[in-house]
Amino acid sequence: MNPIIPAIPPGIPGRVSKVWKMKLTSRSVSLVPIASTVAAATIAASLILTTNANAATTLGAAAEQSGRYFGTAVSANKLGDSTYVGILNREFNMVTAENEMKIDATEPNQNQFSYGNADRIVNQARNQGKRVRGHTLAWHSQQPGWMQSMSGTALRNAMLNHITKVATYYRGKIYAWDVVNEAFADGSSGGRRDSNLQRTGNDWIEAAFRAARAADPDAKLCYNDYNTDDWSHAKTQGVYRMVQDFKSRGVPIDCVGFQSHFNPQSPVPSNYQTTLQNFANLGVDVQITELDIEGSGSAQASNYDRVTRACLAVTRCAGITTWGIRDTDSWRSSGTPLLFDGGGNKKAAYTSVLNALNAGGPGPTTTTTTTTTTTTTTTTTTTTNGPGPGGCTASVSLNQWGEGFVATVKVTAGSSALRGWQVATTLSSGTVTNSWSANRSGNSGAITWSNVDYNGSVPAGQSTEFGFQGTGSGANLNPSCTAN
Ligand code: G2I
Repeated sequence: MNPIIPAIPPGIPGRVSKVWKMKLTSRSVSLVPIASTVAAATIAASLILTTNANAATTLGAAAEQSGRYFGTAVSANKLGDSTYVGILNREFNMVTAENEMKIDATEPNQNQFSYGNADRIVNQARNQGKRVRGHTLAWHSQQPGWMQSMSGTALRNAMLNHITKVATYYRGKIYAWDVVNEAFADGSSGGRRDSNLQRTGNDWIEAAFRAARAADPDAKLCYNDYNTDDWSHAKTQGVYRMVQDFKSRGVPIDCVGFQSHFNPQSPVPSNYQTTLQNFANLGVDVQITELDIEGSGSAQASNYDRVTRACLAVTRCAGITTWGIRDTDSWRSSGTPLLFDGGGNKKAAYTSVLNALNAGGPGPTTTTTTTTTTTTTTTTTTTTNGPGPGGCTASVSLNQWGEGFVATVKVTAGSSALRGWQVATTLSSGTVTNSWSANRSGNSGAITWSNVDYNGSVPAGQSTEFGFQGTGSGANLNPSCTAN
């Protein structure tokens, strides 16, 4: 896959500054499209390479050199372990409670709040001059029993009450909240995860963010998820579209957390930096929130190096948090995925992260500057086909940058339900490299898309979506929909 933003070659330590220009125009598109809007963004990125003569000796201090943080997940029940606390106090300047701020811990009975273990972590961190990430206010998992059995309006109100109470209690003490955690489905749909919260209505996530902003206005508000590291994955694209939508409508979101749990089945993707940069380009911070990489020795060290350098290369990558301190503290301890061994000794992975952070910090000896430019265009066209019962319409939302695009096609049923659909598109110059939620007849020129088994049935007036990614131009796709 082509890199989306070619500004920063991977593996080069550096600091980046950006200039944005936005232009909005509208135009009508030939006979078929009903409406079209074009948003063009020009990004100029300057890369400054530095070397550092005065290397820092801890992760936190090394990250601080470039204005970033380095954090860890902390368990309250380990705060009596002197080895653990020694490393925590020495190395890290950001803390996340591993379980103690989750809903089951903070509201075990409805409207009865319990902050004992969370406070131990928050107070320990703040007494040591560390900042705190709040994890997490709304999640389908680790709900207390009373919440698991709720639904509808009662659950929506309970969720909003939980967010309001917890974020108010900690108001002013939290650097960033994971307001909503893991709300998107795995697999190829790119859609939301089914959960009791999702079933309260698709707007539950924005309602959660608005409640969090009202309760703790100065904290950064993040959406946090896993398996969103590979830019070509449907889940990544789904989250991207949600953040893009939130930014365009003024829903208060400040950051996106990439959990980044890596192992041989889910390795660090080659386009990881591209993913971080593309989200950052939406106008949010990106944070690596739960990093662990299974493995050992130089292979593991190399992967940690790549992740660290990817963050350093993205100006709006605010910091990195590892999901625990020693391998034995990890939720995946058998994979030895962390930076310290069970005895608290620094691993090769630790050294590679420290060195990468030091290389990315400011330094007095050399400065090199390169500049590149890319353009992103978003276009929406709508095509009507098949009037009356049985008909359907298709519209496309296009995210076009210099050498590639992502198209999202919405299929909407007419006055009767669909039991299968086909959409014809014309790709004038591009080539499809990846698609989701539809079958396709080819990868260039005239392409016919048809439903997959789970999205062929669409109730009257309702919609479903599929999408594809390609190289070249996705302009003038002119989608037309036919009901089976
Ligand atoms: O699963 C890894 C992480 C994925 N992203 C969200 C994170 O919140 C999540 O953290 C893990 C914790 O590291 C585990 O420690 O979340 C798990 C639960 O979803 C945590 O495991 C739970 C055990 O399942 C419970 O049996 C146990 O009571 O930890 C609880 C507290 O020790």
